[in-house]
Amino acid sequence: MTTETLPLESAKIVSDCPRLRVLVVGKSGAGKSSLISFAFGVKMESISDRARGVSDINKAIESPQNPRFVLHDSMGFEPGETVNLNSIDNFLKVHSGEAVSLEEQVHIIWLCIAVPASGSRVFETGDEQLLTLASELRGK
Ligand SMILES: Nc1nc2c(ncn2[C@@H]2O[C@H](COP(=O)(O)OP(=O)(O)OP(=O)(O)O)[C@@H](O)[C@H]2O)c(=O)[nH]1
Ligand SMILES: [Mg+2]
Repeated sequence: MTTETLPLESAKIVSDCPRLRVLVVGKSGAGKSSLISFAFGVKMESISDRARGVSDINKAIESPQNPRFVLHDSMGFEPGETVNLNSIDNFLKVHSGEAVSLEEQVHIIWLCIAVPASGSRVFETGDEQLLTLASELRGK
């Protein structure tokens, strides 16, 4: 087989699903909104160094630079806090499974973690819960 006839695997993925849905998660203040802003050229009102950012996980954020991705910015979670973690859990369940069209599914979970200081834990409890949930939902 020559390179001319070799099918491009990426072309097949793009034809099946032109836009990948990315859910950005992580502890409050980890830099989720900043990441979306810098990596995808999206102006984010919610970046703050003084207060917790407010975002709507259900809002699909489109990048003017890259039409291949659609992003969802989640509210950060804190140890002992369950509301925002529950809304992420709910969003993931709504956007996964065989009954959900391929385009509506979450394809990528981008977990943001702050680089820990020496001796600190890398993952918070919320991070660990999310990783467990994502692994349970994978392939459903
Ligand atoms: N030093 C440093 N600061 C950062 C970085 N990314 C974000 N920040 C700062 O960290 C603060 C919080 O950033 P956000 O992007 O609002 O964090 P977030 O995860 O969206 O926060 P919540 O929405 O409250 O959960 C802001 O002051 C950012 O400027 C980084 O890579 N390095
Ligand atoms: Mg934010």
